[in-house]
Amino acid sequence: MKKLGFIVAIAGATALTASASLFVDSFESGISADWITTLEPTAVATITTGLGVTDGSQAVSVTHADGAGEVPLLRINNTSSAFWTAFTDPTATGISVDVSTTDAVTQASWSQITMRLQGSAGTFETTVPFVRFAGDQTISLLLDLASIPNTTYTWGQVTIAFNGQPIADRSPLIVDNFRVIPEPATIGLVGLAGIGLIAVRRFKI
Ligand SMILES: [Ca+2]
Repeated sequence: MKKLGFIVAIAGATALTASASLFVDSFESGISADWITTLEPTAVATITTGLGVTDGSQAVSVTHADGAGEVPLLRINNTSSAFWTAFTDPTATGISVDVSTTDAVTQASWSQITMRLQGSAGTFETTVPFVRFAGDQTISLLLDLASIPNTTYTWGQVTIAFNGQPIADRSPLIVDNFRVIPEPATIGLVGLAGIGLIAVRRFKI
């Protein structure tokens, strides 16, 4: 006896989920293992819900002591597969992060925040100064990948670092809303749909 059966499969989904970033870590679940927080022996990174939260409801607060030279606050690198996949994506156009100071002390003669990319294809960075006598403030850093060969990196790291004098006057520093940003044209094109037709012929005796 011969039996013929057909199975029709409709596969795929029309998930037109718009995404505003290729990668985002807003520290809403705490400080993940992707982040290296022990770069500076005197720095302590904790979660905060206060001023300086620019996305969601919490951020990282890094308290550091006075010292000489630059204070690296946080670092993420290629061991974070989610970040690295986003960074080396051809559509990635930038890396952004918000850094805030809750310090109202005004005697700091100068202070600045840096986001630095270092790796196999070179070193690039952006630095923005805090405004003196301005009290609490937020700096949104953007590392523009348009001129950076990010797709050719085989390893690398992104460090958020502070410098100033006196250096302790901008402590703690609050870090939030770290993102790898895609080019605008790719936003919303994540949807995928497919229809498959499978015919299965079965024989029975
Ligand atoms: Ca957040």
